[in-house]
Amino acid sequence: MKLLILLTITLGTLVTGLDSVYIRPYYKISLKHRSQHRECHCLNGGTCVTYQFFSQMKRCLCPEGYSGLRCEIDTDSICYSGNGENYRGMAADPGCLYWDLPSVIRRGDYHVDLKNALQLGLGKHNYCRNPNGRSRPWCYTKREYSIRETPCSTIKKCGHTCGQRSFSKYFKIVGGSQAEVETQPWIAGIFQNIQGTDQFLCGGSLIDPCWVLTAAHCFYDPTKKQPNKSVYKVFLGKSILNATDKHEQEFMVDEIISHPDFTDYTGGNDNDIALVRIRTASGQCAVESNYVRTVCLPEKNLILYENTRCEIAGYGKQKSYDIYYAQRLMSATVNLISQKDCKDKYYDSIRVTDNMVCAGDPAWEADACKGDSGGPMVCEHNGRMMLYGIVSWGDGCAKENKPGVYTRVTRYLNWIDSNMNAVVTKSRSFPEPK
Ligand code: 4AZ
Repeated sequence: MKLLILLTITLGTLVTGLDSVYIRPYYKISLKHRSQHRECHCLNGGTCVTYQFFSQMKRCLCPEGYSGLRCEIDTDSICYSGNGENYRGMAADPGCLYWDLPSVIRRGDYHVDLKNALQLGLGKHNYCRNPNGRSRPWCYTKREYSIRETPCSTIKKCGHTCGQRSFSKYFKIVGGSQAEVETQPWIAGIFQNIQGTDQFLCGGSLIDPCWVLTAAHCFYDPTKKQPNKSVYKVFLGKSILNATDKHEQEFMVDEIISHPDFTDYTGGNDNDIALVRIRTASGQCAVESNYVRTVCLPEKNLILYENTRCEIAGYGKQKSYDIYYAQRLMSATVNLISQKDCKDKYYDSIRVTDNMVCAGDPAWEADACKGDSGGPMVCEHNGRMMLYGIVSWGDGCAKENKPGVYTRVTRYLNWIDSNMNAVVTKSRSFPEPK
């Protein structure tokens, strides 16, 4: 994003090195040390802490958004994906019995005393879960002298919320705005491990809990047939690039599918689109929250007219000659440019193909830039945000008469669908990695 004002960089509070924390509002307990989460098997980035005077006592200190003895409960989760077997939120219908209730332990097949209770999401609570592959989360309810599985009605299926942000909060700076991630909850940050350090590579957009759509040129290496998946990481819910955000979710990459006809041979990037499948170390996809949501894909025949105002977002450079990426997520408004003007007035019809859509700021002050690549250009349609373009290329950044060029997503809906479906079928036949 071209932003002409210096940013105030908010430093995340460093947790390591602290020797005491407030465990509850009333006591300040001295902690001997915080150790690797492995020791108390804390999940979701929880830290294992040992008390100063009771070194046998250990507990997990959970990041915001998680609770439970092992930080296994997701306090932000507002809906379930698929059949809800990965749902770890806090919804419970009236009448839901606790999974640790003696009668549930005695009569139910699923309860807190099972060996794999933690993996199944069962604990000292009565939240809805789906430990046995039913069609949606359920809980036991009492029925005369027995108990029975009852589907939960308070918790809804995710997926009807695409393209809806939870909150819109901006503070305006020249050329663009610092954006809270709630306003762009579909934004993904793709990192690449280079010689032991994770370096920011590209943006992306969450189009499904398990899939991020990005630009093929992010992974393009003419010397390699396939990129090495293990060097990439994807973050969702991240407002600040170089700090851990309490709402962020981190993923490994288990599939990268670049468009087979991607080429930069023409001087632009044609077919600049790639699908990235994400999963956590424990095999889960993204969990919807106010900070993490999918963006809608447009309908095949959606053609938005020139001058439609759309939004771009990214962690990219603020000037084309900047060395550092923006610390914070930025967003800006750009107007769509007609195909004719883009080919005839601004570029040419060799570089600009019908697989692309151009957009620019009327004053040429805001634009996508290096590092924003792969990220979203979203446009409102029927009250929802549609992913209309993918940041792809341009001549410089915010140069007069040189608009940003974006992959035209409506041209790739069949490609996206068939590739996502092909992998689902394929990956079902492999065991889940640890
Ligand atoms: C890049 O290098 C890049 N102004 C992305 C977008 C634009 C220019 C360059 C558009 O990734």
